[in-house]
Amino acid sequence: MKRALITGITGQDGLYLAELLAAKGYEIFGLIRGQDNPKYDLVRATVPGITLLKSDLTDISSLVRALNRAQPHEVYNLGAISFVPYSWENPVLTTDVTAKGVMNLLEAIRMWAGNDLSRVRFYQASSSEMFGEVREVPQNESTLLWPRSPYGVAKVFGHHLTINYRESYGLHASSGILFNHESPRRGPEFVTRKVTQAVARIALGQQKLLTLGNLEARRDWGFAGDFVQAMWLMLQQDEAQDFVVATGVAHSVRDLLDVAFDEVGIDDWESHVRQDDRYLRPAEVHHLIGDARKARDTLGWQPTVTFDELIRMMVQADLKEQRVLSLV
Ligand code: F7E
Repeated sequence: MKRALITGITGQDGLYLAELLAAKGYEIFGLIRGQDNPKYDLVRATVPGITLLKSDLTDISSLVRALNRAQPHEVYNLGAISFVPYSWENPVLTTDVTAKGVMNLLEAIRMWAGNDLSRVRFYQASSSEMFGEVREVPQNESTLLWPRSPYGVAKVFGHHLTINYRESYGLHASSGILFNHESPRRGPEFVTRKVTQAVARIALGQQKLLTLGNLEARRDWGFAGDFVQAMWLMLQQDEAQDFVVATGVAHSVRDLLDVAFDEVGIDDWESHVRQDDRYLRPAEVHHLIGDARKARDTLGWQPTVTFDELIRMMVQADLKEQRVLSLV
């Protein structure tokens, strides 16, 4: 039986990946932070049989202990501080977790595996935020990185370190440069879920206004359930490499509003939406759109859910959730 260890198990991607690996018969270990993590029960209910280990990316001793306990064949590093605006408010913490956390985990793997690094494969969750002020459109694996946030800078560190451990020690280490990926499990601070949750509440008469930042921002939004497939496929290859994972189609926040409000039968959404400068970022990323041909050609990966289907799925899930909440 294959064993996998996942950091960031409480997040959207951690849950989808754990479900995927469970269906493939893996024994799964998830690292969970804090002495009383509120998501503990959610993870256990979503992935029955998972073993949760108390560990923190900033504490290398806890990582070595977790590796010793799990003896994993595959390690997926999905743990990070991932909300871009937060990284301007807490840049040191973001660096400790999102950048130095990768170093801690890779060094812990070396300490645990000793001379036999071939017993483990490593996946690093890199991000399209690394492209920042983009140097070309669309972006592929060799596009110059020009991050525009402390989060993006931290991800660049983790990305290059993963490549460095592959080149220095021969570790089977792959970095997936994932463009935005969403689902009903997305946190409500991210723009897709913020919109679908508010649209559901507006449709049910529970909220009147939705306040957003830059409506012209464009993103290449895909479905998280599709993207975790690419993570797993990367670790099944003979050769470790880096891959862009994206849909290749970009939409604006306005497009997102069009689809979400349309799903509840509201055409004139302008009266429900306010733009507020407080949600603007010190530096915005404008033209993210991914070229995932390498993932398609090498991994045989392609997205199965369109932007339109994704947003409608999220609105429907939020309608259901809000109806249940209103009964409580
Ligand atoms: O923003 C604009 C905002 O916060 C998307 C993370 O998973 O993907 C994610 O990062 C866009 C930005 O995601 C609001 O200015 C407008 O242009 O949903 P987001 P993100 O920053 O792209 C990458 C790939 C990651 O790696 C990250 O970890 O939407 N926007 N108005 C807004 N965004 C938010 N959050 N809230 C607004 O009110």
